Amino acid sequence: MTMLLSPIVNIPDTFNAASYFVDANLTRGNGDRTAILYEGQEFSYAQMGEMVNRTGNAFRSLGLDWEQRVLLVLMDCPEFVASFFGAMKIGAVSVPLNTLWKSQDYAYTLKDSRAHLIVISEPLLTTVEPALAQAAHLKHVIIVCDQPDADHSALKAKGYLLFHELIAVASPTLEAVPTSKDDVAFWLYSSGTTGAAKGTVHLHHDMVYCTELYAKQILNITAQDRCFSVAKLFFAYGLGNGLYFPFAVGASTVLLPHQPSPAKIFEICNATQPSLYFGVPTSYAAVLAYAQGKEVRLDSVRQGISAGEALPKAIWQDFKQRFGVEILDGIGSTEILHIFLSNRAGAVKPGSSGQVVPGYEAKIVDEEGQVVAPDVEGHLLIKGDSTTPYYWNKHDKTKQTVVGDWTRTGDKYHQDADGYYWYHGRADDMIKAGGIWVSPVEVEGVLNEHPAVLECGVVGHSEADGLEKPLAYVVLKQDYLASPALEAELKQFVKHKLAPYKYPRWIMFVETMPRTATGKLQRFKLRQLANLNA
Ligand code: 3UK
Repeated sequence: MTMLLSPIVNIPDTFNAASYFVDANLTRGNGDRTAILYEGQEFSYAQMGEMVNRTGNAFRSLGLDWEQRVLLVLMDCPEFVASFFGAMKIGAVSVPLNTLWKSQDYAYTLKDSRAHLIVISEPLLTTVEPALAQAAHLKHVIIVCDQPDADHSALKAKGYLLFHELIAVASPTLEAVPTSKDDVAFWLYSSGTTGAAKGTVHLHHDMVYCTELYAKQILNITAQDRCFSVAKLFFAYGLGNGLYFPFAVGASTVLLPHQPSPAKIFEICNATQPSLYFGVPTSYAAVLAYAQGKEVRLDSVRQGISAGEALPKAIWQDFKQRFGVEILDGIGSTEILHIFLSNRAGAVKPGSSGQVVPGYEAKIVDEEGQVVAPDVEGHLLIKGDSTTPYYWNKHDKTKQTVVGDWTRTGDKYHQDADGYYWYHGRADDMIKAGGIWVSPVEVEGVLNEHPAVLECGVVGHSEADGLEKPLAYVVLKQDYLASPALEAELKQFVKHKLAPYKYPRWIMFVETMPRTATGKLQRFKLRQLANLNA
């Protein structure tokens, strides 16, 4: 028996996450503290509390009821926060969506979720709009305008509602509905190797566990902290970093609508002086490259955090040397909601995912499900109280992932004698590019639509930086010749049809594809080939 040194997280049966993360700040006397720094403006907890209430009331007046879903296609902004918690406060379910998707992805989630409401940032409307007409269950479209004072008659003529108009006439007071701690609070869509993205369900108590176990124990977050997350709020990683961790303790968060360039990251850090900086390995590498030969600093940062994919040791060392900032690499997942294995301040083994976060349990098993000896690689399973109960309308996928008390991560790991975990890649063929899932099957499907492609296979590949990106092997049809022009055309073809981060960064033309006797593509052979040719 292992002793649990973690705090026991006591949550009452009747529990509403919006009250806990938003209203509790007002009862604790944090009303005047800054909750959000956004585009040169500051929003206090009192202001955010009121905006959440107005938004909850507005949603309710549009007919949104308990358990119904509201989709959020929003860039990071105060309206995201108000929608996310406002829906929860009336017992509805918030579903933040990836803002980098294409129309067909939104069409799928509208259908899958049967959402009655969708809230969209104005600049994203052109991409989402083609999906709206086909959405059989959708009742209202709400637009968050860039400039509330501008003329919006064109939007209104299409029947869209305007967020700022709705909340202006809504009541600023709202009592949280008495949800159970086990009621559904929000979903996050996560993609798998095959099939469409899965609505990963999370309950009202889940965010509390992640806060208590990871943010408080590992990061020692307090009201004095200022959080800045390069990962956006629609990712499970960004949602904790940039929203419910700081809100749980009355700290501040810096929100940016756009994905920041390295130059912008330094500008923001200078202007807002964050103490906790959350990045992904690709962004750490980009920041380091940009900083070369420049007088830039990150002096306010007391701790860097990395997740999404493994942080190569070289990046950890270079970052420490260049900025004096120690990065804590930790692994989290959408299913477990946040980080469950992590390095600790002052006890980092660079290149590892660290130790188990107290309060979670981890086990590594072989193909038969038997726990392996130390130093032996196997499949990682996690037990803890923030894990998803199920994927929405995907019972088979749920059964593959949720096994009694345990959640299968799909990752291969070994644990060393000191209790540190070391990543050995995925058990499936999924690729992480810049910390975001890419399904090889989806990219292959698009490449196959190109007239020149006979067959293809996509795998993850990394060059010197150790950071994985998609690589495509392509067999051309007769009459087509391999050329740099065709290579560029194929990349563009994928970029145009799928979210841009999914496009293959390299195309290799080959004569045949490795397949099993039954014709199944052997991606592991392509991975070996890519490593040989590197
Ligand atoms: C991989 C890592 C090695 C691993 C996430 C922090 O990434 C998050 O969630 P996703 O559902 O992906 C989960 C998968 O990504 N991975 C994540 N972090 C690491 N691999 N080292 C790491 N440090 O395959 C995992 O199964 O997109 C990260 C917090 C919340 C999250 N949801």
